Amino acid sequence: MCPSNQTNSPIEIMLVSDQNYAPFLATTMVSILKNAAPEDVLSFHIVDAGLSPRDLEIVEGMKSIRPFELHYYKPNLSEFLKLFPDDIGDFPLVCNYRLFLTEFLPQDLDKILYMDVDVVALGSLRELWETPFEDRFVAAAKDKLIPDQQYHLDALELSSDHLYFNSGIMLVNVKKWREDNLLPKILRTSVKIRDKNVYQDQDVINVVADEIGYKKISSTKWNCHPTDYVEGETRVLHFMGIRQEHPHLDILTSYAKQTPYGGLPFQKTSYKIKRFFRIISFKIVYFFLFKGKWRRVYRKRFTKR
Ligand SMILES: [Mn+2]
Repeated sequence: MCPSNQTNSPIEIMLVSDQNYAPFLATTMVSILKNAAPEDVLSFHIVDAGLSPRDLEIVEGMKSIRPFELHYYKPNLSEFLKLFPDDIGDFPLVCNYRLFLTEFLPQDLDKILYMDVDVVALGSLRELWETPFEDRFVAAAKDKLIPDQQYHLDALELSSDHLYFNSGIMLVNVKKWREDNLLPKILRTSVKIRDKNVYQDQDVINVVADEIGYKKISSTKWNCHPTDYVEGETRVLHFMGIRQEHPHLDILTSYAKQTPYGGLPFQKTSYKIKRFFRIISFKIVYFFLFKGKWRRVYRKRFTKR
């Protein structure tokens, strides 16, 4: 051990969860802890968006897998969240917490690795952590958009050369975020695109980044959709929305089984049946709505809770 060694500075990881996602939070943590390199030092910044005392105990208990630093935040962001759309299906209001990180992280923290909790780390995050920002406010990977999403990007009026990125894994230049005072811009943008917003924080931050740029990182390596998984290359798998139809779910569940929760809520049969009928009924109605405009309206209603 050589604590003064620069390469041993902690990898600061921010995770946000409420009670519903607590089993996912624990799963993500287990994967990070088990797959870190021996010399990695880990520091977790857990943002409590409504965790239970048991959930907090479980997080604390993760130190038995591998020691780490632990920081808790329970910010009250209701004033900011008013400016965002209500829960949108898979994208609840809590998604937006990441946009306010400058409001609750310690002032001396210059950089953080934000990760969703539908994510599994398959190796050390050190290389991602050390990605140079090149003066950008964030480093992120291109989103795997489904083909009929172009209308959505058009609605957001993004420039044609902007690569819409996924906000599920972001290396955040917190220092620059503060220095450039991005918060007012974020809030203004949210209000501006409110009617068109489908992906919450992700739409907002992409509109902001379209103006000021961002640092691109490899999606296959650092924010990989399960359908694009490359064994040996992919270090962070992102089970976006945790769909039953995602391949490689066994990787996710193998880590979930190692948590005190013993599994993930989506694996319950009642959930699967409900979801099946919801999707089937959606597809039937969607098929009969030939007009693009009505399909858009319908899709939007479907994604609302
Ligand atoms: Mn996600």
